[in-house]
Amino acid sequence: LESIEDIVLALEKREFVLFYQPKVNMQTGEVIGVEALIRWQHPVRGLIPPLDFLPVIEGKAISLELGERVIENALTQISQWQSAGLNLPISVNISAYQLQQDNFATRLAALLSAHPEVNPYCLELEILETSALNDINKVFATMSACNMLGVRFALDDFGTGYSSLTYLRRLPAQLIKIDQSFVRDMLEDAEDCAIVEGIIGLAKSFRRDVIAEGVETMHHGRELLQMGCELAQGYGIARPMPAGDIHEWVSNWK
Ligand code: G
Ligand code: G
Ligand code: NA
Repeated sequence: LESIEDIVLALEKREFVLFYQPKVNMQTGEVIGVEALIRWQHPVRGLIPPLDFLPVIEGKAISLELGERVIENALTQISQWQSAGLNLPISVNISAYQLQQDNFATRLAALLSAHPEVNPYCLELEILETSALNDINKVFATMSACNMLGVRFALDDFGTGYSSLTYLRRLPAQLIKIDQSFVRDMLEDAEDCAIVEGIIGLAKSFRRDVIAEGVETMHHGRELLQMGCELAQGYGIARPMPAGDIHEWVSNWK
């Protein structure tokens, strides 16, 4: 793991970059957006993955600064793609700690107002570690305020952790992401398959969109489509890639 001091310096030196992983509709072939995934572009050691540095700063003020920078960079990227004729929503990962800050919606509004050219509907926030959300009424209020700004939410890693169902019922998230652990083994494991099927059914009952993550093969994709899940993300579609590669990938897709 990295040291906090090095991470603070890296933030000052703007060494954090976003990679983007496409999300598609397997039924229509449409690219529905991309998920932003942070990496540390270290001048000597190359790309450092998020799990080597995010846990070091989790719950600390510096993670809030980094979290804002990620949203800022995503908005700038949406704007740049838009100017190049590419309308691509970006989903950004946010920690439970970040979402539970009192000023979260206010800060988000400020970031959006710096980009009046960007439709807030193009920004989606994926809530990580929902089991770490402790005051559901407060989180509901924050999310509603963000919804009013036009920003949408996704519940990440759905099905893992505690109280997923309470969060589905109570929180205004428009999308749920089926955790990749269930998707990976769904073709061999009848119980994982049942969980995937159950989550798709729940999403439909609650009128939420549902996306499968960790779709590694066409076979997985076909099976998911048959189960009624049209949206997918995973190595079988595309790996996370630098922003500069996205335009060409979108042009060549399908
Ligand atoms: O890209 P990779 O699979 O290495 O990401 C590992 C984990 O890091 C994922 O669970 C992802 O949600 C998380 N992660 C990636 N980018 C960000 C980010 O910008 N902010 C936060 N809080 N988590 C991120
Ligand atoms: O939990 P979250 O959605 O933030 O996780 C995204 C992480 O999962 C990223 O680090 C990404 O690199 C990784 N990932 C994306 N697609 C696949 C896949 O098909 N298989 C595996 N093993 N990991 C994936
Ligand atoms: Na995510």
